[in-house]
Amino acid sequence: MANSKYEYVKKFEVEDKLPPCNWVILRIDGCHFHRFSAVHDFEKPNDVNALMLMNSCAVAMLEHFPDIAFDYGVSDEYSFIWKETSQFYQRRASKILSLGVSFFTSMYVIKWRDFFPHKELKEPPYFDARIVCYPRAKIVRDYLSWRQVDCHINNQYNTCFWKLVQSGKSEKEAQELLKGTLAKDKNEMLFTQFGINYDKLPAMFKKGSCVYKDHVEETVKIDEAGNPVKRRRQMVVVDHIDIIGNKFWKDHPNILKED
Ligand SMILES: Nc1nc2c(ncn2[C@@H]2O[C@H](COP(=O)(O)OP(=O)(O)O)[C@@H](O)[C@H]2O)c(=O)[nH]1
Ligand SMILES: [Mg+2]
Repeated sequence: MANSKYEYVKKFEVEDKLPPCNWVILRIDGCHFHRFSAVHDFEKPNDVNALMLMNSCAVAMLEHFPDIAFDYGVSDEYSFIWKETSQFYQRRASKILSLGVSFFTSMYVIKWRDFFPHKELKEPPYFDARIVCYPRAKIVRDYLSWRQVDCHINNQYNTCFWKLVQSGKSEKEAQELLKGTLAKDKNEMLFTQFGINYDKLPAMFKKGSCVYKDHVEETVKIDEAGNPVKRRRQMVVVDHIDIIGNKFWKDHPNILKED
């Protein structure tokens, strides 16, 4: 029934195309994950399996949506950087946001068993999502630096906080003890009171997780003379490295290359 008297309702829809030539950042964040992690008895402050589940979903995102150039995740959040040239759904914000967050959430549920084979998923995980556009790769790098600095600050605080609580302090006392402390005070506290060298903690906790495509050399076979035959192949990798300095971006110039 084309052109019915009801069709006018479509005119109320709003245009939500994102500006051209901008990098599109989709950030998702677990909703009420403070409770979600308590219900599922996640280890404090970092649960390796919970973080690896998030990373595995982020890998699936990169493999599923061809225009994603880079993912960065920490705690219950993940950012997905879409190339500035992407024409995915004509750059409609609602499509990118809703498809991205629902795909990630489904993956989280599907993959739960792989990471928690002995834990029942008791509550539905769900995520909020937002989109921010940045007109230059330099601002995307600053955005990622902002998230990685946040990861460091939170991880350092949480590591101290839970050590104090595990040593018998109440949560309120631990909070009081940490009020106003600087990074070096917290490092000192970890070292002198708990024998922990912060630098030696797992990189995944300190740096968060990066997901991107990289060229790797793999041995495909051994020839008759016994020499390995190697081939360069593009692979999705998960890495826990510094993305604030220049080194990573110099080593991977294609990720944020502008058209
Ligand atoms: N125990 C534990 N909790 C986590 C972990 N990752 C995230 N969380 C929880 O998730 C919260 C995420 O912060 P935020 O998004 O601000 O809180 P939300 O509104 O409750 O989702 C943290 O404060 C933790 O309570 C983890 O690996 N272990
Ligand atoms: Mg959250």
